[in-house]
Amino acid sequence: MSRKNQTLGEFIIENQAEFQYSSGELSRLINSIRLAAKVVNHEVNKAGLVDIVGAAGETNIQGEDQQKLDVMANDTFIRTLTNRNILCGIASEENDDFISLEGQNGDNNNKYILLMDPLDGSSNIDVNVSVGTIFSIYRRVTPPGTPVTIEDFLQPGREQVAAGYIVYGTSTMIVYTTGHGVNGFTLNPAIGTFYLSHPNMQFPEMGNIYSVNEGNYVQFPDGVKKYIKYCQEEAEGRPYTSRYIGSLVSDIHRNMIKGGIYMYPKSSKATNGKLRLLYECNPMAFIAEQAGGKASDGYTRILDLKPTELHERVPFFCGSRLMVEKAESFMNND
Ligand code: P6P
Repeated sequence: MSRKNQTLGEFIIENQAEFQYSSGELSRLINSIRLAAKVVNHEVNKAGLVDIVGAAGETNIQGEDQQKLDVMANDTFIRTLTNRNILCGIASEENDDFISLEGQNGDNNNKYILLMDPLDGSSNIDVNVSVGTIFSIYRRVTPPGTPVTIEDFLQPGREQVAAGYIVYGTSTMIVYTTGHGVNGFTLNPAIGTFYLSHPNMQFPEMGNIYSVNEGNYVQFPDGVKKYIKYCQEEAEGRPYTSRYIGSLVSDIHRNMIKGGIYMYPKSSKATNGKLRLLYECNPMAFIAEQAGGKASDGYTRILDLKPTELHERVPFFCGSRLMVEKAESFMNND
């Protein structure tokens, strides 16, 4: 049960029963993500004051060392999540290998692992464009009390127990799912509280927005080229509108509200596409499907892909179900 203007904390408590097998860890995990999101939001929002706070690698007006924002975001989430003693392992786009959280005496009996892109689209910060954090949560598959292994992180996306994103935009929002629908919470910065602003988010089955970097057009597979031309044709309900911010979280968030498709296909320049399967595509695919949308690599359901490497990339088509299926039809007839 959810009601408008409920706080995130109230929502978690009221929906605790949905977290199967969890004796509250998953709730505490979402709560710690909430805290880290507020810290990162504060830093991202003042990034424009570089001349005052100091650019990355320099000291700010207080003489403090200034970290690159994505390093800051990574450190903030790792520190907050570790301090809450809820996880047994963390993987991040910013870290080559996963982090095993051993616990005080090597006796870490926690059962959840988290993968994240701590600050996706961070190159947009210098031009004041929205950026985001993306997270994905699984139950470990190796025995509790032992150090996590790479197998705990290389699970298919369909095994996720929770996934979400934070969008640091005109307002800051947390959008997440635990497998029971998608809900969005907006931060009231005056009091530092997230309020339920977008209950039960649904991807419109059809939309008229397509999001792709058309600068790579000549390098796309023919099926993608044909779908882009289909989007641009003068016909019933077309041409669609092209909207591409260059920030995955923002593009998908907009398309989930208005209807649309986001594509990052493979190309001759990026033979597996650019986006990472484990901490970008899987969590966004879980959210998309929970909101009635669809996500594939053009052929196979993203959540059914078996990962082989921590930082592997896959082509990504995600959004309104009928639009993704139309794009897949062009890919499959190519
Ligand atoms: P391109 C940001 O770097 C990102 O990972 C996504 O957030 C975004 O959708 C994509 O890459 C943009 O990539 O190659 O179009 O600049």
